[in-house]
Amino acid sequence: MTSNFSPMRINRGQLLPVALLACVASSCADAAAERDAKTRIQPTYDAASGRLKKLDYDSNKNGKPDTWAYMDGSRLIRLEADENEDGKIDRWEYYPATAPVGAGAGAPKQSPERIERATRLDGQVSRREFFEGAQMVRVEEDTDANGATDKWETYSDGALTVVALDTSGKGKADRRLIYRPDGSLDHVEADSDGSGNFQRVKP
Ligand SMILES: [Ca+2]
Ligand SMILES: [Ca+2]
Ligand SMILES: [Ca+2]
Repeated sequence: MTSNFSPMRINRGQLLPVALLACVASSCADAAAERDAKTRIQPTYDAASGRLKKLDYDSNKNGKPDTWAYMDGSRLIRLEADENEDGKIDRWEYYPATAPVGAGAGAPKQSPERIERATRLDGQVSRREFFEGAQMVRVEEDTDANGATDKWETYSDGALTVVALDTSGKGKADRRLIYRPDGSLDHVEADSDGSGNFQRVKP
């Protein structure tokens, strides 16, 4: 059994800096930031209401938008990114309908409730990250691209605690890797007969 799973870096979706967003949504205190925002962010407004509805953002400054933020006024609803700029979206971030991004300094940062990724950059979602508050709590992944989830990760206080794996293609986990708070592997469990009862595997 491999034990090379290590706790993943928590990704909070910092593709669209809120400071820049605030510059577009309202006004900007910093002149340099405002210039930067104007060259890298193209806003689209609703023709009837005048409300901000979309921002096209060039995250890597190559002159081509690669990140699109769907807005309701100053509130971020969804963010899509084409990370390798091949014309296919590879990352979708979904934001809860809670605190809006305030104007100017001290603006509260919005955290996504879910991030979906096409990890093979083929436009197909293969990984889903679930958040509570600003912390990732759970991940589901289809590691072999057959359309079925075969890996489930559970996090506590930002640290990986359990990785469950479907190693036999039955659609549910038959192996569990249990991690210590410091990120090291504590032990492995297996459900050898598919009953749902996991037994500790002797090293
Ligand atoms: Ca770009
Ligand atoms: Ca892409
Ligand atoms: Ca799979």
